[in-house]
Amino acid sequence: MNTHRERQTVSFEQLEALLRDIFLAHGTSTNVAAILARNCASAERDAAHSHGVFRIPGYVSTLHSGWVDGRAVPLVEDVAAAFIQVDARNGFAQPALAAAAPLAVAKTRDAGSCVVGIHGSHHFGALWLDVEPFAEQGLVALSVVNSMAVVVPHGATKPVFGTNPMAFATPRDGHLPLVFDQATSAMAHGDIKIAAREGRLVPDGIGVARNGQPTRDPKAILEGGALLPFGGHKGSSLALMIEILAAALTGGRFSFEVDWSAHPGAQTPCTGQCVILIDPAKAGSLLGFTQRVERLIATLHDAGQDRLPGDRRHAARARAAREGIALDTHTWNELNAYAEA
Ligand code: NDP
Ligand code: PYC
Repeated sequence: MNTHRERQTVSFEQLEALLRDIFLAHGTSTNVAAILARNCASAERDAAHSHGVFRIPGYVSTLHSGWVDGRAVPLVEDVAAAFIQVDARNGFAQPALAAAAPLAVAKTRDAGSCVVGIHGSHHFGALWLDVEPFAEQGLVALSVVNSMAVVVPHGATKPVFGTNPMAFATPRDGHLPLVFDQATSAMAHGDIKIAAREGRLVPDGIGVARNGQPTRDPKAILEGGALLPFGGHKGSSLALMIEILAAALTGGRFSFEVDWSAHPGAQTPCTGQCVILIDPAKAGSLLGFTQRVERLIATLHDAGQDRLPGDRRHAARARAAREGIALDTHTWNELNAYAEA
């Protein structure tokens, strides 16, 4: 979808309703449509563009390929005092997490922590959306998800890892939660696709071409090449950890086990996701958890770090509340066409 054309603004509710219509028109259940529409509209509102409406053609294509079940009803199993297993049944990850969330919060408040292991799940969105709501309820949340083998491990010669993001959220005192969310690849696959679409080179150190040589050409990275982990061996080890937590621990596929070749048009990796929740209140009220977080943040500001993770998104969210969400008219028309298909 092109971003350099005439622009218009739409309200969050308008965008969410249109996205819901698109998901329904392309075969999801009402519940799945509502969850994915809110997820994707929220990403667009917060200027998380690599996982906003840019993803709609991919969602539609993957639904048509038969690779994902847009009507799947997840199976939530309460397996231990602080462990929930969810079989997403080849559906999207967000409805699977939504199905487990009330039990996960109750168990975290009871036991002090809880692990939610999701398998058979397709994650095509931004991960901060999965952790922020828990921090809004006073919990610390960490989530990891693996994707498809497009990242060459440090020192290796062929892709094994997914772009494997991790998102962390903590409640704050009188502020929106502090959230960071980052791929463990040097750049998210979505941003490589956006660079290719816009005809831009990517910076050095992001990827390699088919022959293993470094390249700045996003098309060479996408067509037979691969991404590199961020930070050399350190990012590579984090990607390794995420494969273990999101796939080995949950029963989901490793990124290198994703094989959608029998489903032309498939774009959503079917893997696993792990969410770890902690109730800081269990650490004892004397510790004053959120006040300690505020002290840390104040010290960061004193040290010169003005911009915290999430600040850019929150500024975009505030702008959208004032002015609406800016979309180019071509994209808006394309979305309307998808809703009518
Ligand atoms: P970015 O590199 O854009 O941002 C990573 C984090 O760093 C964000 O929390 C961002 O905050 C923060 N940040 C950015 N710049 C600064 C700065 N100067 N100082 C302090 N903090 C900063 O993210 P990625 O490109 O790695 O990932 C983009 C999205 O792609 C994520 O939402 C991720 O979940 C998603 N993704 C999804 C996958 C999936 O399988 N579903 C796979 C891979 C990625 P802010 O948001 O405010 O800019
Ligand atoms: O941007 O790397 C990415 C990605 C993979 C799956 C969904 N998003």
